This record gives sequence, structure tokens and C-alpha cells, in this order.
Amino acid sequence: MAKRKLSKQQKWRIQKIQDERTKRATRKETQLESQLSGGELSAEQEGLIIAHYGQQLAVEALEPPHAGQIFRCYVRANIDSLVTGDQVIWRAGPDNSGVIVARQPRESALKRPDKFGQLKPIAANIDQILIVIAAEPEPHHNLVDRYLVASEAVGIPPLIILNKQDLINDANRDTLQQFKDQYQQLGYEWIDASTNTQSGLDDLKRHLAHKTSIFVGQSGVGKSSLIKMLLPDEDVKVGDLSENVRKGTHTTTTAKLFHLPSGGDLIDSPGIREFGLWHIDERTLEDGFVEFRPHLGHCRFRNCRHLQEPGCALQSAQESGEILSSRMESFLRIRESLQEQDIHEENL
Ligand SMILES: Nc1nc2c(ncn2[C@@H]2O[C@H](COP(=O)(O)OP(=O)(O)OP(=O)(O)O)[C@@H](O)[C@H]2O)c(=O)[nH]1
Ligand SMILES: [Mg+2]
Ligand SMILES: [Zn+2]
Repeated sequence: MAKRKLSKQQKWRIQKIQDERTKRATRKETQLESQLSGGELSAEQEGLIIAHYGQQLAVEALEPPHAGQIFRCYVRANIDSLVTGDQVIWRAGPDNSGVIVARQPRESALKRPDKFGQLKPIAANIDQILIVIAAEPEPHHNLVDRYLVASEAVGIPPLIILNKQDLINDANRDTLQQFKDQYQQLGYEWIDASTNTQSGLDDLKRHLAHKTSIFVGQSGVGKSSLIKMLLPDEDVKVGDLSENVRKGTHTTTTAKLFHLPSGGDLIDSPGIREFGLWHIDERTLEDGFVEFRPHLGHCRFRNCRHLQEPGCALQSAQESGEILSSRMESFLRIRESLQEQDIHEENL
């Protein structure tokens, strides 16, 4: 009896919250619609999403007379999720407000599943993914490999930045050098940097010119600090020195786009702990390990799991040193996590 009573009450409460939400959304829509029809909004024009703040988006006007100015805009309900880097059609309203009426087609998008397993874009129209690692917090192969797989899967070239060179010491030097050797051997671009000593600045500028690049990686590796080093006049929030970087303080909370004066855009993104690849199938995963490619399809069994099967091409490539054990381990770990997600979905 008590149980039923409670769930009834819960249902009622949930319904009430939903009704409130719908009412609020309808009110805003009506308001926007009346502004639209009342002629209070400018004609349609092109814009660029530079940040996302809850319900509102920061849109940079791309056309005169307001080119370069930022407007806080609402989105018409019929447009699907918009992210930093999206090109939009919008109409300016009073007091730097506006309404986004359409999204332009995306050339590319970096996506990851959210905590509910739903695939969400992080940023759009990106030319380059900058995977930032640091001498501290200690880098993890698996996270770097996950980013590399994601880059390969969407076809956006990655570049690895090792920041905090000033924190390299006898305890971490060898491990970091191995890291560097491994990824350079795989053919990935690598930049050594330190925002403390300004090292790597010219190298970075050269790689970032005339491209849209997103900085990704764990919290506390110095993504925002690198942007601050490149754009000292911009208001970029950087983690407090007194805070323990090892814990990952999550200073940046939303993806934000900045312009390089010499041409090119930089997107800062919030640090993450885990990069889920649940949306990727096993074939795409195998293909995401570039050094596996020449060996794929050469196993004796078509359905080879590359574990202990006789005649496994990947196993023999590992034995001959063409495939590193750390990469093979990483691959198997990610593949296992894909299966975990399948089980999870079945249980839903
Ligand atoms: N020693 C040293 N510290 C650095 C360097 N670059 C950044 N830091 C420090 O590292 C901490 C984290 O820097 P952030 O730029 O906020 O890191 P982030 O990657 O943007 O972190 P999230 O926004 O949380 O994802 C700050 O205390 C910086 O001062 C560096 O080259 N050397
Ligand atoms: Mg940051
Ligand atoms: Zn095999």
C-alpha cells in the first residue's frame, strides 16, 4: 500500500515538473515568435557559435554591421543540439540578444557518449585534434589511444602535445621519452611545450595557423594554459596553482572558441577522465590503431579475436615488434569496454 502511494506521489511530482518545463519552453517560444513576427529582430545572417552556456549560446556575428560582436542567443526548438564551432543562421534582437534559426551543415564533429550513453558532439568543424598530455598529471596510454582512435574514426588528424616540460625529472624522464618515441614511430606529430618557460610556442603557432584546432585531454594538463600562452590578452580561466593538479580540478566547464590574430581558431574544452568509445564498432576500433592496418584481414580465421588463435597476424606482428605490447593491451582493453557497454544496454 505504502509503496503504491509513494509512487503515485512521485509520478505526480514528475508530471508537475514536466508540465512546468513545457510551459516555460512554450512561453519562451511564444515570446520569440512574437519578436520574430513583430519585426524586432534583424534579418537573417551568418554566425559562429563560440560557447555554450546552459540554455543560451554565444554567437559571434560574421556579417556587418556587427561582425566580431558576441550575442547571447536562444535556439528555436526545432534545431538539434548546437555546439561550439557550429556555423548558424541567426537574427539579432535587442541588447546583444538573438535567436538562432538554423544550423549550417557540419564539415566535421568530434563526438563522445555522455553519461547516459547518448552520443553528443563536443565541437564542430574542426581540422585538428590536439591531444594534450603533461609531465604531471601522469599520462595514460589508454586515454591517448582512445583519442587517437576517435580521431582516426572521424578522419580529423591528431597532434600530441607534451606540456609541462619544466616538470620532467629523473623519476619520469624515461617513461615520457618512451611515450614520445612510441607515438612518433607510429607517425603522429608531437610537440614538446611548457607554458612556464614558453617553450614550444613557435612550433605550436606553426601547427595551428589557419586551422580550427580543439585542445582535449585530462583535467589539469594545461589546455587552457597553452591557449593563454598563445593568446595572452584573452580572458582564459586557468586552474589555480595551489590546487592539487593530480586530482584534476575541472577548471574549464564549457568548450570555447578563440581566434588567432594570424588566422586560425582554437577551441578549449573541459578536461575528462574517461573517453568512452561505445559508439565505435570493433572494425573501426581495429582500424583506429594505424599500425594494425597492414595486418588486418591476414589472420587465419576470419573471425579471429587476436588472442591465442593460431595464425593470428596481429599476434605475430607483436612478436616481431611491429606492434607494441602496450598498444595491443590498449586495444584489448578498449574492445572489452565496448562489450561492457553492450551488456549494459541489454540490461536497460
Ligand atoms: N609547471 C607547469 N605548470 C603548468 C604548465 N602549464 C600549466 N600549468 C599549471 O597546470 C594547472 C592546470 O592548468 P590548466 O590550463 O587550467 O589545465 P586544463 O587542462 O585547462 O584543465 P581543465 O580546464 O580542468 O581541463 C595550472 O595550475 C597551471 O598553472 C607548465 O608548462 N608547467
Ligand atoms: Mg581548462
Ligand atoms: Zn588475429
